[in-house]
Amino acid sequence: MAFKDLQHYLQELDARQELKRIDVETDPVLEITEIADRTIKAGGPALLFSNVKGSAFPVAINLFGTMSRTCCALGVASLDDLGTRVQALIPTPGLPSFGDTLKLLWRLKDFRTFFPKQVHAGSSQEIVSREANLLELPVLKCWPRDAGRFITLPLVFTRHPETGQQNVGMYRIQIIDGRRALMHWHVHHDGAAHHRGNRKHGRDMEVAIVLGGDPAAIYAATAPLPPGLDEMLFAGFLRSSPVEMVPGATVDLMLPAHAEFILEGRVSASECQIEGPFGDHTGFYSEAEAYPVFHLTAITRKKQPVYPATIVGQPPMEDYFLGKATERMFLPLIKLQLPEIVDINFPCEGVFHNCVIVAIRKEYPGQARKVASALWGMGQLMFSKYIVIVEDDVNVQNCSEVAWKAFCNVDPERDIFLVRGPLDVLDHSAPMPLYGAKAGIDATRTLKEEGHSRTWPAQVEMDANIRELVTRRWQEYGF
Ligand SMILES: Cc1cc2nc3c(=O)[nH]c(=O)nc-3n(C[C@H](O)[C@H](O)[C@H](O)COP(=O)(O)O)c2cc1C
Ligand SMILES: [Mn+2]
Repeated sequence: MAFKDLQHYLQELDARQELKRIDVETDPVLEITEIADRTIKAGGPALLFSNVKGSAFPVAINLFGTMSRTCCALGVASLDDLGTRVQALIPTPGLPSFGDTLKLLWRLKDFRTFFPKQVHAGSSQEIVSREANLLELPVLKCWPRDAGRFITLPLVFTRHPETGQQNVGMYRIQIIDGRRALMHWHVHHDGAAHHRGNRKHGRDMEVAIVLGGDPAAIYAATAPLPPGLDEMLFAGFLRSSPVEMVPGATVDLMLPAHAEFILEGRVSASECQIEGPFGDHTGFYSEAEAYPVFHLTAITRKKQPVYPATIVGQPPMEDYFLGKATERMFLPLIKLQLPEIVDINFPCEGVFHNCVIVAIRKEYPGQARKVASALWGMGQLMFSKYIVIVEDDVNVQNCSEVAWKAFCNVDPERDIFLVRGPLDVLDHSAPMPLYGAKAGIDATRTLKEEGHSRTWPAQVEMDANIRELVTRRWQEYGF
């Protein structure tokens, strides 16, 4: 099912008894974070705060805070179904039969119907205000040492300065005052690239900060798509129906027709201010650093909008579940390049960029190193600080099993290999920002050709016949 907008999704959560309304007054400064954090850690419902101190607008949070809610948001029964849907887009290897070709053409024709579609009028522009004030929004101050209030679930729309293609990324926004904010797009992300492209020519850039929209569009803003692939097309694919768009009121951008709020404005080519610190998704505060200034030109909104938010901090938080959706969806695409990969896991403690666990079907010497090197060359996987490679008899989703095998199999000198390269902005362990060391950990059985002259021991396992006999006799033993 495709949700029309955020409020449609909230209605569905309510019907599933996965939405809790909180009607007593709550403070967007720290108090909502503490309530949301406790709820997320307990696997609790989405929350709708109707009476937020200092603002006329309600706050919705924890929209993606469990596996089942993330599935609901993306219209699937299990996250693996997302992988299956992506897999179906990939042609079968070898020479396709006539039937396969027809099926592929049919799918591509289908795909064309997912392109964002312009509509006449949108509820996101029911009210258009050129004098609006950012301080009217119930923006959270999440953690005690945060530098101020941050918009935490924004879809940031920009246009490529040469190709004109639009990009959508989720980059948090720090409010400076009623008319100005700071754009925290990391240097590696598409919004920052668009800004650099404009800055080269001394041009300011039009930007829209979209709050709300249907949950598939919100997810799509976080998806690590290659530059040039429109996140709203991807959202259309996820919801099996195009995202409806309208032209911005004061910016030359096509924007979701059914968002809750849209903050339109210009980002200066040259003006920067210190952004942060901010309690980040690593569970640590990210450093204060200079980021470009956004100048508001208009706020458009629904008559009765709901302000969407999330909090990040010590994992697991909501972003863990968004990351799991990405893990399942992108696995078939990774396998396309690396067919020996059986499964992949971004454990929550690894906060995406710190740890990836991969299971491979190992067939030749050096294969684990090849897989790690390839992953370090693939999009946002370049940030992976530790890549742990195990064989396909290990369930990568079971971290205890992975740790056991890795501790037993790895010779530290031979099987841990270091490389240097780009690092995530949020890696605070590196001696300098953005560049440093990453480690591959080859926990596969070491082959003779890899310099292991001893025999590799067999794993302790019970005889299948005995297992079957004991199962058969279990009650007889008196259990
Ligand atoms: C809750 C949440 C907050 C995020 N905050 C930021 C941020 O402040 N800056 C940033 O560059 N990326 C942030 N990200 C990650 C990007 O949204 C993500 O890497 C996305 O793929 C970037 O899109 P792009 O490739 O189109 O730039 C955040 C992700 C989530 C889920
Ligand atoms: Mn992008």
